[in-house]
Amino acid sequence: MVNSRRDFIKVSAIGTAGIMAIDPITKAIGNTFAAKKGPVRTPTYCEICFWKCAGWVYKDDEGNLNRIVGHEDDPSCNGRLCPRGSGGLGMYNDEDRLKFPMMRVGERGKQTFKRVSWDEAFTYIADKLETLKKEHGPECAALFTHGSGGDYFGRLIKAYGSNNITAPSYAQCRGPREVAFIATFGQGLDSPEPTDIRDCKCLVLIGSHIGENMHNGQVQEMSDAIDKGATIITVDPRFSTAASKSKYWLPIKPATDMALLLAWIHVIINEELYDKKYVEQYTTGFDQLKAHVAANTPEWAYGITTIEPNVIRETARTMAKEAPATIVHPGRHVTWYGDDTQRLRAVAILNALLGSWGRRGGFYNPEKAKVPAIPTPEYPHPTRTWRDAMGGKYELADLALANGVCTATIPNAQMDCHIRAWIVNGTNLIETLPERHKTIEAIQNLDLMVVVDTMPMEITGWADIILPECTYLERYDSIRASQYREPTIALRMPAVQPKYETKPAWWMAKQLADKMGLGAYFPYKTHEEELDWQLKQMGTSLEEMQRVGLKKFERHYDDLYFKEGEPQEFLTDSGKIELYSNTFASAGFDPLPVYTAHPQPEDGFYRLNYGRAPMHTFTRTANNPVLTDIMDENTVWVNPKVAKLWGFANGQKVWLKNQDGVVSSFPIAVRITERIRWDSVFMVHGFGHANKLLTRAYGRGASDSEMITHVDIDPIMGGTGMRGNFVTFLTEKAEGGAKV
Ligand SMILES: Nc1nc2c(c(=O)[nH]1)N[C@H]1C(S)=C(S)[C@@H](COP(=O)(O)OP(=O)(O)OC[C@H]3O[C@@H](n4cnc5c(=O)[nH]c(N)nc54)[C@H](O)[C@@H]3O)O[C@H]1N2
Ligand SMILES: Nc1nc2c(c(=O)[nH]1)N[C@H]1C(S)=C(S)[C@@H](COP(=O)(O)OP(=O)(O)OC[C@H]3O[C@@H](n4cnc5c(=O)[nH]c(N)nc54)[C@H](O)[C@@H]3O)O[C@H]1N2
Ligand code: SF4
Ligand SMILES: [Mo]
Repeated sequence: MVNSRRDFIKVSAIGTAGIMAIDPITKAIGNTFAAKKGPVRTPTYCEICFWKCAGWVYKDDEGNLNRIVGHEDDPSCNGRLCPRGSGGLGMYNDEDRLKFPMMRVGERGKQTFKRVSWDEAFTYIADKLETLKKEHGPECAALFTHGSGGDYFGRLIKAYGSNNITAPSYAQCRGPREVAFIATFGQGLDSPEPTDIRDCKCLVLIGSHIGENMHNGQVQEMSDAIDKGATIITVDPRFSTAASKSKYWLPIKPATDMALLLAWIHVIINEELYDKKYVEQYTTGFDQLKAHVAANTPEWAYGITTIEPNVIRETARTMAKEAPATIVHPGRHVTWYGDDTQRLRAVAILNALLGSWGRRGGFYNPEKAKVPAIPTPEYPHPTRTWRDAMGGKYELADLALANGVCTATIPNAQMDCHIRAWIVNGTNLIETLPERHKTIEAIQNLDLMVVVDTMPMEITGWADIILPECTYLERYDSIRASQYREPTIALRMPAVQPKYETKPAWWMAKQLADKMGLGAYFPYKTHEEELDWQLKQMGTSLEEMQRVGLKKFERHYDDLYFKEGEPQEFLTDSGKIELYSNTFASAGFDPLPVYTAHPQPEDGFYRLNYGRAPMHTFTRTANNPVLTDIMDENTVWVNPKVAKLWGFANGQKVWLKNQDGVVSSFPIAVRITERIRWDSVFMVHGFGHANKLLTRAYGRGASDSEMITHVDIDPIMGGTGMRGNFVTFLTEKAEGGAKV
């Protein structure tokens, strides 16, 4: 089935047309600041999600922000922003924004704050951190950060003497994928993933819902590939947007993907469909793999997955036919059932058998520009980290675990739980970490909790000190250096002055550092000074970047793809692609992925499935006045069979109750649809906000996070599998909702 790209991507309507109309005028003006009248534009990169599309911010004659459009040369967006990026102005205009620094006056979590000056806030934090350092050592502090400000607070906390830096985008998101790919290919995927979708002929999506998951460049490349006739195979228990564009939709029974993957491997090996030369030259462990999957026939998998054997065979043959231009997409939010690293190992192995790693239409070798760091003194060497509380577990995690830092904050006689201060920047931990009761218990044990945010969120309600950051449209940030087919850098600069008393993260971190005697780690007066120094080392300047916004560099090496027959060195134990993982074997884990059965819902309960909507990002956009116009609450998707059983009408409000008896704080509207299986329900993450200061988002829809009280921990790297929760419906409110 061939679909037109117009049907598929609803990226900014202003998009390229807007640029074409305005570009000549702007070019004539020549300098972003030159004009008094007429449109002026300043470069930025988007902060509404982590794809970081480069763009231009335009102002009207009066100097008011007018619109944001994508940067024409940026491979992240190709001149077109997604609906969220176009709606970025809503973040600036949101009247509910945090406006002043605040200090807690009442009990923690009760939301009673007084307004303080920046100096009072910094003095309080600096004094507290100094005392904690003296009493407990600097390793007692941790930084949670997701987003640009992490660079500055990261520097601050390292200068202070701690290495506990973490984000929910690892152990609640892509962590298992990174560990699996490192074990197999010696290299992780990082962001943006170096999938050569543009040139692929077969794209296999296993739960990856590109289309709702609006990672811009990837969505565009997928729609180009569809236009060029690529076959899409989507494995999803839900009829996702991607499924609707697919030749094959495999509505798999949730939690059984490993069986399908093993059966695909079985077919590809037994029918000798694998890339023999590639496997021979680059891999190790093929014979063990062959023996390992001998019994994993499609007939075996059918009984587990409900996918018919002939469909399993046909899709395996299609993948092999188009190989190496076949991508078995690794997905991104992969923390599902606790054996996620192993599931992603099976994905990595499939790609290796198809010879797609390092090949056109498969995975390319990305390159990233190196942005030099301004010279600063060496950081102190911490003697302890969050890992010391883990008793030797999760050694294969290559980044800190957000849930691990939480655990290391809750006092425990058996473990070295030494964390006492959190700085939380740009992450709404109450809604983004599972097991909310644990997050709150950890917070209750803190001596200091600083929250840096732009909005009054669930997490700011728990702060001792709230530091209000200005939005990305009002500030400089670090140079964006994204990995792509060719290296690029992009600049973000303020389009307007910060509203209210808000300030950028770089300024906050520097002020705090100065107060704490750590000013040497921020050796400049303004961020412009640092950026200009860095850019000059790279052969450009701040002045040039303010004009061009984005710069592309030549690749250093001609190694985007493997050269036919040329030897390759992989950064694994054996120097080969490890089908059989020596690293896992020596760490005591299965060296080859094994199928394990996961619990299925009991009678009257349905598996809680969750995901994205194209016009929202996590919890961060639910109050955005532009985006709430498009979607202002989530619904719970219910299969017609289930709706009939419960006597539901479309739009009827219900409360959800999970397997542990937790009831949603707010009701959610039922959406009756064939697009979800009868054993599951689906909802978009990010709604059901409990902070009353969010005037548009408060109480709209329900929170999936509130229902995720059970996690299946990945024994290999500590990721939190979150898809093993089950809900039932209440038609009237009962007690039991978690209080935030
Ligand atoms: N239940 C559930 N949990 C999940 C997920 C899920 O789907 N369901 N998804 C998981 C995944 S994949 C990920 S990556 C994580 C994401 O987790 P988070 O990064 O924590 O996501 P958000 O909920 O968007 O929280 C972002 C916070 O940053 C604030 N913010 C926005 N812009 C700025 C800024 O410019 N500066 C500052 N200082 N703050 C800003 C927002 O107001 C918000 O409070 O969540 C994970 N957790
Ligand atoms: N618009 C928008 N786009 C985003 C984001 C956003 O907040 N908003 N967040 C970004 C981030 S940080 C991430 S990590 C990505 C996440 O995006 P993905 O990596 O695409 O997300 P997942 O949550 O892994 O996948 C969700 C899909 O998995 C399906 N699914 C559920 N259970 C199973 C199962 O057992 N088997 C299979 N095969 N499928 C299953 C669901 O029905 C759903 O369609 O999205 C990114 N893109
Ligand atoms: S994909 Fe959309 S929200 Fe994400 S950075 Fe790009 S424009 Fe912004
Ligand atoms: Mo994520």
